[in-house]
Amino acid sequence: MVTVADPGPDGATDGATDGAIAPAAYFAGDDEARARGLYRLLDEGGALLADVPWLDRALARRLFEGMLTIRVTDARMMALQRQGRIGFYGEAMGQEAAVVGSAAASLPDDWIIPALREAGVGLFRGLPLESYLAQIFGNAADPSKGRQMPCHPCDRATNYVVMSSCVSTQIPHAVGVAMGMKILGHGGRCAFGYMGDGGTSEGDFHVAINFAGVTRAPVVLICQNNQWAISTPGTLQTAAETIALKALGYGVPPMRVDGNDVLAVYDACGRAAATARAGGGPTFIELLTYRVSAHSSSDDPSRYRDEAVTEIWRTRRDPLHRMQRLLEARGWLAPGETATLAAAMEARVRDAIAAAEQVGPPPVSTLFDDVYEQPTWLQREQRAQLVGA
Ligand SMILES: Cc1ncc(C[n+]2csc(CCOP(=O)(O)OP(=O)(O)O)c2C)c(N)n1
Ligand SMILES: [Mg+2]
Repeated sequence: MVTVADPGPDGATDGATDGAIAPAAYFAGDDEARARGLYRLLDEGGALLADVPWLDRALARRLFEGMLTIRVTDARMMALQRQGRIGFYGEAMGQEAAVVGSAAASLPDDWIIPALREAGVGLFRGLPLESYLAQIFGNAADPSKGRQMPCHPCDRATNYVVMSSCVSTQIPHAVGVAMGMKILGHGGRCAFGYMGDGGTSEGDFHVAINFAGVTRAPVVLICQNNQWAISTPGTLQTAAETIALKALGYGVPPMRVDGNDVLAVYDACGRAAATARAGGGPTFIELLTYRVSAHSSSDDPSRYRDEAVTEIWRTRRDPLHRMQRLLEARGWLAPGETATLAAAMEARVRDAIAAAEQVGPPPVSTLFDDVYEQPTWLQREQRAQLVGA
């Protein structure tokens, strides 16, 4: 059952997903087998490993277009950062299937508690692009009033909670939200709590998953194992054979999934969410993927990793190409249509950026908002000095 790493072009191991297992065999196993195995439905050539009766054209297109939206938006935002028009950006390149597959498994009443790579979950659920950009520019339309660094969107309407810059602090929040739902009797809903591989080395992860196990909270804990935590590779992150195995120790059922297969991600997250919503408790899902881009716009991965390995993930293992092949083979996407879709998406993003750049910063007086319910005398004095009232 142990996944065998695929040798790369020069015999380098690259954390490959080639030991993947199709549904019947995967779900026939016990929890430990599911934590060591790797669930997959769609192979790298775009061929299905099993019948997928729930897949129709509309869903397949939604998943593909959701992934393409992230790819196009990220590319524009990185260009903007390089032009000095925004201060910071963190891409999800290569991880779009993990983001969109999990997002598509959520229902409108569920809660999303994300980490750094999941802005696309918000966008997929309906977080307006204009609000996303407002937060990145920190302009007057930003719900956070320009107080967070870029890549910290939030949206009440879609139950999308702002991510915390402090790695892993969001995992107790996700479990807490789920525990709250259970206490309040809000059945039929669950929380999705995201983290990276690095996040599972933090104390907060262990505290949170322990509470999830003990309280049987309706939470789906999703780890995007992109095999890097800035410059720390997976091999130095943990001595555990897989990240999913960690969940076993806390009595939380694990799954380990090919995170570049949007169909397997959607299916696994959908199963876990259905269990949680029905009162069956938490699940931990490791999505094996790869951080094709730099950690963020402040990072240069060529300083610390072999980019020949990255190249394999960027090309042969690209989650979009896989789905594109399937769609084209079924006649659900015309040849060349991807470029047309991408161009339309890019035009929409460019228009939204142009509009966001016209908005201007939040008024200085907002510095004093939301600090205390009643301003202190010192704040009143400072406010008077700064804005005259
Ligand atoms: C508590 C804490 N320690 C360190 C950092 C600096 N930091 C930001 S992101 C990151 C790596 C996170 O890696 P991972 O959890 O694998 O997520 P990824 O960035 O790969 O998506 C680190 C160390 C931080 N933000 N918070
Ligand atoms: Mg990581």
